[in-house]
Amino acid sequence: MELVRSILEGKTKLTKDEIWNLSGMLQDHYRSSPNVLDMSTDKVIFVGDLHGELQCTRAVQRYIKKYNKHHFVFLGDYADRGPEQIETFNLVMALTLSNPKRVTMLRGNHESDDIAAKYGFYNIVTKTYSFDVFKHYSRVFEVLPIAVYKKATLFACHGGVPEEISSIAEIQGRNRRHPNFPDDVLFQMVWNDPKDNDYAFRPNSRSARARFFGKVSFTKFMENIDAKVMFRAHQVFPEGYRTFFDNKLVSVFSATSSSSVQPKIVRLCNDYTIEPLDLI
Ligand SMILES: [Mn+2]
Repeated sequence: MELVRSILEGKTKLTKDEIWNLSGMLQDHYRSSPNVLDMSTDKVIFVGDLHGELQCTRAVQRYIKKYNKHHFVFLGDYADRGPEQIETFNLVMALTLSNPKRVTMLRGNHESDDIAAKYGFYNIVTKTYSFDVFKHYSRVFEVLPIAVYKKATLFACHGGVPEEISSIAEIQGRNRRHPNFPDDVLFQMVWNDPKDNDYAFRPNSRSARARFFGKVSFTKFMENIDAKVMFRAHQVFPEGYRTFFDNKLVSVFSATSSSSVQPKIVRLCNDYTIEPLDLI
């Protein structure tokens, strides 16, 4: 845990052995977790896409210290695109390991070998270290849980509602242990986007396997699983968050995306309203 502490205190340049060690601890932490983790509290703050922005991740670290009775859920997309991808991924792992009961790290669509190869993380890790080190991160991708759920309260995952699923048990039955997303249900949970329209599902231009989910499918899913509010990330909004479906779905983005976003995290309040918190 000396390594974890040094990362929290500002260490950013890790050796291959240190990455092996850190990623191994994270794999041990999540290897036997179900796809959907049960949340024991509704005092929770959600963190959206970070995409290699260490400055925003440091701001989240300060909020974790400040809101010390709250649970923090990272909704995925830690690397790719931004300037400090390795450092950001390492810091989120360190935050999770140092607060295992209070911090949860979920898997986004970028926690996948084929996406990391396309958007930068693979290149920067293999250039800075080696292919072996990339595989250490890839094994973390495989074990990260897909969603969190609190009965009668909330559900959260990176993308959103998948087709043809009407219970938490059906999600638990899927296999996430793969460096990519061969499973269509898990794929849709990290890729789908909401659309404020009265339809169920529509094709999504992001991918032939992704969908837009409308109010019909959202409302039905939330009834079926018994949840009142959903949190997700995955989409860039200039204000850092946006609500859909009469404020029952909250989308959050926690990186600046080259200064085009006011990055936010969102806190769930008592009456199912939310409080957005600024990262910069
Ligand atoms: Mn995403």
